[in-house]
Amino acid sequence: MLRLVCFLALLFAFGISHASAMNPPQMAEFGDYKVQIAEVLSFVPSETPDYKGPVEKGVDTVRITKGSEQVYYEEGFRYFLGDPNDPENPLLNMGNDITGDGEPDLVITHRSWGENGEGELTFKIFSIGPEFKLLKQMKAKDDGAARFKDLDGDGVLEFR
Ligand SMILES: [Ca+2]
Ligand SMILES: [Ca+2]
Repeated sequence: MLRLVCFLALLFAFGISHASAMNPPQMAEFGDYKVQIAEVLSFVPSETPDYKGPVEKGVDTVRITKGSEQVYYEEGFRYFLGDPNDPENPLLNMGNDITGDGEPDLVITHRSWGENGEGELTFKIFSIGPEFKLLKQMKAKDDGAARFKDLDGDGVLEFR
């Protein structure tokens, strides 16, 4: 009986934090490529000295597959397809060639905290043509000022 109560309590706790902290899963596809961003929750040993039980820990995961093969995996705090501060920017949709090299691209942004405790974004640009490649990573303050824009109208995005 005690075991059942513990199990139900655990389920209840899991359900509550699940509902409040869950980052909605994001998914996009282009050609053979598929990107999935999801939050994964697990129970890990507590690092608090006066509490020995398990604590729930959540991480966001990024998984990119090409056909049936996984070509990229990463864990972090929060990930977004495109730019979380510019979610309506259609130029950042998966498959647009934002670098102008003729190959489709994918932009994924990691939101985290830098060493000074300030919000930080890391923009990752992947090339998703015949060859899969992480082309570039750019860090910026998470203050909404950094943007991808086509400043000179040539169809290639600039970053400022
Ligand atoms: Ca490109
Ligand atoms: Ca341009």
